[in-house]
Amino acid sequence: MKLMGIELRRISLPLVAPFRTSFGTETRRDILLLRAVVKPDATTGAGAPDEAEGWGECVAMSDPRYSSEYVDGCADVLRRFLIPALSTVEHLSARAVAPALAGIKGHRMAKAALEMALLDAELRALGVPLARELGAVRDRVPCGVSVGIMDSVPELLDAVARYLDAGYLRIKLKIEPGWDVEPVRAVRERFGDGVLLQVDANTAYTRADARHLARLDAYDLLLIEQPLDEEDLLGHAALARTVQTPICLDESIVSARAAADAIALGACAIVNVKPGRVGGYLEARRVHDVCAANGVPVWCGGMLETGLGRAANVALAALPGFTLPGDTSASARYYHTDITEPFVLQDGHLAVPAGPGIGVAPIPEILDEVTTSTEWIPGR
Ligand code: OSB
Ligand code: MG
Repeated sequence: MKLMGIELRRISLPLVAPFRTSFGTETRRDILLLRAVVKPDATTGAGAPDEAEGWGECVAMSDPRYSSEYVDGCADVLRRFLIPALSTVEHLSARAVAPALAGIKGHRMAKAALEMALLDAELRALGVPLARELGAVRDRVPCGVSVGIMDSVPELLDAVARYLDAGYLRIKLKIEPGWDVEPVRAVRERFGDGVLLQVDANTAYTRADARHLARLDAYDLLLIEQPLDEEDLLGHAALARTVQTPICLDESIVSARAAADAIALGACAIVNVKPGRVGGYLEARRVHDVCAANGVPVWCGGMLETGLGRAANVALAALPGFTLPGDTSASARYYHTDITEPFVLQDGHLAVPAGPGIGVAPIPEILDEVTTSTEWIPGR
C-alpha cells in the first residue's frame, strides 16, 4: 500500500471516576489517535477500494509515570521521525512497519499506534478481521476489572461489589505500601474464596519487601503483578523464590525477547500482554507465542483505552494462550460516552469484533466533540 498521510488527533475524555495507582491518579485521559489514509495495491483484488482508512490509538499517558513514554513525546517522535521513516519503505505493509522503524530506538507506544493504524487500514482493504489475522480461536473473551486504590476499605468494598454485580469475572486490586494486605484481606472476607482475585503494584516495592509480600500468600491470589522496578528481573526471580503467589510481569516485558529472558530467569510465571508496551499487535502476538511455547499463561492488559484500542485488545485476547481474564473491561467502566459504539459486558464477556480490521470506528459527531487538536502529516 501507499501511505497518503496520517492525521494525528488529540482527544480529551473524562474518566467516570478517578483511577489511582501507585504511580498517580488519572481523572481524564488526553489521548493521541492516528488516522492513516492509504492507497491499497492494485493487486489487493477485485472490488478493493482505491483508498482505505485505519485507526490507531496511542496508549501513552499524559505523564511518564507508568513508563518513559508520554503523549506529547509520542506525538513529537511520530511527527519528526516515525512517520517520515515510512516514506522511504519500498513495499509498505503493516508487517513492514516495525522493521522500518527499528533504527529509531525505543518509543514503543508511538510505534505501536502507527503500526495499528496501518494494520487496520490494510485489513479493512482486504476485508479481514484483526482477530482472524492474529489467530483468534474465540468469539468472546472473559473480562476482569482493575480497581484503583481508594481512600478507605469500605469504599473499596462498595466498588468491588458493583463490579461483581455487573458480572466481572476477575478482580484486580491496585496496591502500594500501606494499601496491600488489609484491602486484600477485606475483599476476601467479604466476597469469599470463589472470587478470582489478583493485585498490581506497578513497581511500588523493593527487594526488601519480600517477607511483607509473602503475607499475601494467605489469600489465594492468582498473581502479583509487577511488584518491583521494571529493570529488576533478578529481583523478581529472587522474590518468586520467597513468595508462593505467582509473579506476573507487566512493565518489564517490553518485547518477545524480554518475555523469553524473564521466563528463563524465573522472574515470572505469568505475563500481562499490552500491545502498546511491546511496540504493537504483531510483537504482542510474538510475546503470546513465546509464552505459549514455555507453558506460561498470558492475559491482556489495558491502558484505559477507548473503543478503538479495546476492539484490538479483545481480538488479541481471543488467542489460545490468553487463558486468564484480561483488563478488557466494558466502555462504561471508563467513559460515560465512548468514541465508538460502546463495548458492553454480556455474561462477564466482551464480544470479539467480527468486521474487517479492528471492526469498529469512531462515531464522527462524538469524535469531533472530544477533539482538542488535529494535524495532517503527508505520507511524503
Ligand atoms: O498497570 O495495568 C496497569 C492502567 C493504566 C496504566 C497501567 C495499568 C492500568 C490498569 C488498568 O491497571 C487497565 C485497564 O482497565 O485498562
Ligand atoms: Mg499493570
